[in-house]
Amino acid sequence: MIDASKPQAGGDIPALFSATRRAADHDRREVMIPMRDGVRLHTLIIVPHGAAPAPVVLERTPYNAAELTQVTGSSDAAGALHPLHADLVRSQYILVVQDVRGKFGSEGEYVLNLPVCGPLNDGPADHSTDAWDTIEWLLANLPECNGRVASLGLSYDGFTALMSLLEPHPALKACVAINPMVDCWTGDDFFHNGAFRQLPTAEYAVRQTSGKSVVGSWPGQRHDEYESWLLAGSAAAMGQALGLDRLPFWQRVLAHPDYDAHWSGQALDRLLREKAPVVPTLHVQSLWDAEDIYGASAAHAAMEASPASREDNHLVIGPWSHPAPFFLDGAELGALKFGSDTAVWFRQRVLLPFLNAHLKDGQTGVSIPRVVAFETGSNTWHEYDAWPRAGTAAVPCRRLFLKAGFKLNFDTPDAAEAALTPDFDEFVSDPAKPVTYQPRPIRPKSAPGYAWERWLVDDQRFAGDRPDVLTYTSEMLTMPLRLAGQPVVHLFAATTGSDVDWIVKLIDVQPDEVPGNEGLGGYQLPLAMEILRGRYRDAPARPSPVPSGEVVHYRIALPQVSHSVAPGHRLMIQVQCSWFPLYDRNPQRYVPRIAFAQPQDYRKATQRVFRSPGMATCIELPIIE
Ligand code: PG9
Repeated sequence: MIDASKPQAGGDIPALFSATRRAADHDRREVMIPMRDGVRLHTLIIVPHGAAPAPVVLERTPYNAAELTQVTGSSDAAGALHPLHADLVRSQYILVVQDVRGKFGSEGEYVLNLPVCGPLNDGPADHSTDAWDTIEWLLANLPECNGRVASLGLSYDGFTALMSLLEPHPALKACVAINPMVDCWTGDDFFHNGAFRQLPTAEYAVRQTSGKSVVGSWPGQRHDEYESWLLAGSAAAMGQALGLDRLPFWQRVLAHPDYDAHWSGQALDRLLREKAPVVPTLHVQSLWDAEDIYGASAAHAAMEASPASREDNHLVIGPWSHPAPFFLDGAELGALKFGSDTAVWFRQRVLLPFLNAHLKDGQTGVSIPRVVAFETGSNTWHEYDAWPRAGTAAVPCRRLFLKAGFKLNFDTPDAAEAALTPDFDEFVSDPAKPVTYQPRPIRPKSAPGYAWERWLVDDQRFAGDRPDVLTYTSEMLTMPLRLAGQPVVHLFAATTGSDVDWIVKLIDVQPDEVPGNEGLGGYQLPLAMEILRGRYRDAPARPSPVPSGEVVHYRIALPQVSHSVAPGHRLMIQVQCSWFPLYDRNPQRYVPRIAFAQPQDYRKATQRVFRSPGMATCIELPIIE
C-alpha cells in the first residue's frame, strides 16, 4: 500500500502517464508494466465496455503497440483495429498489446528473436519471463480480467506467443501462433536449408534495427533489386556497401551460416518438444507463406510428440499469404479465388470458438477439431484428426518419377529404362545469370504495390522458359488427385562444381481454358517449392564440399500441401540452381563462407539430374483418397 502522506520514490511524475481514454464503447489504457529486472514494458489495453469479467488476449510485438491498437482514426474500438483484433474486441475480449523490450515505448534493449535465458542469453529475462511477468501484473491490476489469458500473434508476434509456452504462467489458458518464426535456419525468415535469404533479411535489418522507434526504409541502389544484388556480388559486399555491417543483427546472421548452436539452440520446435507444454495451442499455417512457411506445422508436430502437449494441440491450414489470416481478405490470393472469405471463416469458425472454449466463463469444454484444413483446388474445408494425412506409416506416399523426354509418371523405372542413354538431363548454371524468383523488376518488399506477399503463387512459366530450368510434365489427370501432407523430393544429381543449390518446385498446371477465371489459362501454379544448399546435404551443422562429378542423393522436404489437382490438370516439376536475389548466389565452388565469396569464386557448372533405377529422381506425394 502506498503511503500517500509522503513523497513517493521516483517523484510525482511517472515514466508514463496517460489518462484512461473513455470512448463510447471501450476504455483505452496505456501503462508501463515492470518486469523482474526492473525494465518496464509499454503496453496498450483495450477494454470493451460491458465486458467485465472478461478474458485477455495478449500480443507482444516489435511493431509498435500504439499503432497496432489505433490503425484508423475511428473512436469505435473495432473500427480502429486490424480485422483479427477487431473480431476479438467485438467478442468481448480485452486486448493487450505490448512493445517488446527495447522497441517503441518499452525500456530495455532490443535483441531480434531474443533467445531463452541460457547459453544464448545470459540476461535475466526472455520472452517467456516477460510474458509471465506481464500476465502476473494484469491479474493484479486489471480488475475487468476474468483470470484467463491467451497469448496470440502472427510471425514475430507468433514467435513471442510460442515463447510464452516455455514457462507458462498458470493463468495462460491458450496460445494462438499464426505463421510464427520457429527455426530461422531450416525454413523460416533468414535461411531455408542453409540457403541465405539475403533480400528479406537485409531489408528487415534496416527496417527493424535502424532505431528503437524508427522504421528504416530500404536504401535501394537500382530500381530492380536483381541488378543491385548482382552488381554488389556477395551478401556481405552488399551489406558493406549499404552500411549494414554496422548492425549487430546483420553481423550475427553472417557469422552463423551453418546450423550451429546459435540456430539449433533457439529453434522453437526443438524447445517445445523438450518442454512439452500443457497449454491448449492453435497453430495456424498459411499454405503460401513467403516468410514463415515452416514454423506453424513444425511447432504443431513438435507438440504432437508428447502425450501431454498433444492433448489440446490444434492445426489450421489455410490458403493464405503470410499476413492474410490476420490482416487481409482471404477470398483470393493472386490469380486464385477461393469462393468465400476464408480468413473471416477461420476467425469466426475456428479462432473464436477455440478461444471461447478455453477462456470464457460458461463456454469451456467445447470440443474443437484437431486439424482444420482448407483444400485448394476443390475449395473446401476439411476436419481431420491428425496431420499429415499421408506420408505416414498407415498411408505411405506415392512416388512420382522424372522420365526421359521431360515426362513425369508413377511407374517405377524398369530394366528397359535403365538401358536408355543418357539417363540424365543436364543444364549449365551460370552465377552471372541467376534464375530470378519472380519476374523482374524485383522491387523492395516495402515498395508500393509490390507483390512480395504473393510471389509463391506466381505463374512459373517465366522460369520454365529458361534453358537452365529443367521442366517435367505429366499427362493430363483423369481423376482428382488429393494431396494432404508434405511432399519429399529424392534428387539424384551431379555437378561439375564443388557446391550447389537445388530448387525443386511441385506445380499444378491448369488447363488451357479455365471458365470464369481467364487469367488462369495454362497457369503453372506452384503448390510447394523449396531450396537446399548442397554443402549441408549430410549435416546441417557441418558443411562439406559436394564431390564433383559424383551422383549424390539429396533429400528435400517441401512445404505442406493441402490441394486437390483436378482432372484436366497436369503435374509439373521444375528443377533449377538459383533463386535470385531472394537467395544469395551459390558460387558453385566451395568456399568457407558463401556470404563473403569473392568475384573469382563464382563459376559456371554443369548440372545433371538422373532418372534411371537406383538413381531415380522422384517426389514422394502425400496422396489421400
Ligand atoms: N516474418 C517476419 C520477420 C521477418 C524478418 C525478421 C523477423 C521477422 C515478421 O513479419 O515478423
